[in-house]
Amino acid sequence: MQTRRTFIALFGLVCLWMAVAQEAKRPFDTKGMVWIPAGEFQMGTNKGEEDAKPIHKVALDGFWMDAHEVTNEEFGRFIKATGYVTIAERKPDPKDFPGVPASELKAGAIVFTPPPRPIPVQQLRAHNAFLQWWRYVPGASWRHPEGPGSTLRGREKHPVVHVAWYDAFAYAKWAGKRLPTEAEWEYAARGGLAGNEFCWGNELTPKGKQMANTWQGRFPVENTANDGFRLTAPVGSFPANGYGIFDMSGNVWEWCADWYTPDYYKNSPAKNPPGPKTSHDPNEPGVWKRVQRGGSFMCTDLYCGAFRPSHRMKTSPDTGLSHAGFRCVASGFPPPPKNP
Ligand SMILES: [Ca+2]
Ligand SMILES: [Ca+2]
Ligand SMILES: [Cu+2]
Repeated sequence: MQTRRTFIALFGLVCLWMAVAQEAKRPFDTKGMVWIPAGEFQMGTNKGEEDAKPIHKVALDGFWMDAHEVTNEEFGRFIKATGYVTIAERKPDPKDFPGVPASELKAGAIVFTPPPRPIPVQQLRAHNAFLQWWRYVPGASWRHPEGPGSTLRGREKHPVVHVAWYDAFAYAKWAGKRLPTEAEWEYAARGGLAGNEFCWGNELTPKGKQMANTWQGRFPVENTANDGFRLTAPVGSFPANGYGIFDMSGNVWEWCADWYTPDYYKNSPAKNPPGPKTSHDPNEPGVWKRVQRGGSFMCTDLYCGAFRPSHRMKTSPDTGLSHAGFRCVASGFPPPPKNP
């Protein structure tokens, strides 16, 4: 019957419309988030790495940002609610690895494994030096950060690690949030301080105080853990920056929404730059990479100095690493003014 069919079709359309409306309005929880007010800042540095040059003025709308890195506990809630399986837990697709026997394709992630012998300082920065302290460990994942047998017990408040960009993206979507653009991330990291070298000022350890979970000692063998932590630390173990957000320097690297190109700053939009449309890493041509920011517990001035808010890093979006996690942001209305 014509009418019935029409009604059913109309009903379907209404349902679809409601689903779309729902999608657009999916609420996020501002609990645990901080409002970063709209403003302008000087992005980049004229010292250090070429890809962070030149300093250029960027204007941003205000946004909400997670006060801390996403923890194991929080990520666990997402997994429980959705049944999502992270990239590190999926068996690699033989299509992506021609020439590798299928029996060798095991799910896993890349785990920091200090080499048996110290590496001379002059060799640390060599192109492929990192292969000496990273190891692909089958069975390693966010649930088993050091591989099978390791657990999250006692690490509920530590940042989740071994999350690929796609995993972080899926979490953000589920939470009604998104990953920060690289510009938002740096703006927030600087905490309102103009042109400072660190998120808290211009001195690495003011009055001898460690301000972030980084690496002390002769990387990668000697780790004196002067800051109290050998690997990851519970989120918020160090002082917040001027915006009230934690661990923007060190602890774990944080995924950004942007693709990576080394020359984006030379010609990027002055307002809300969204990142380039394609990716290029001169060290690995042909491999598209996303930006990561902030450095990790493995960063030291001896090697990378990446705990500076200007420092850029790039990683392929399917890669999980034991020093990399993320946090989310969301666009929305600022909090209501407090009553006097
Ligand atoms: Ca440390
Ligand atoms: Ca961090
Ligand atoms: Cu580093």
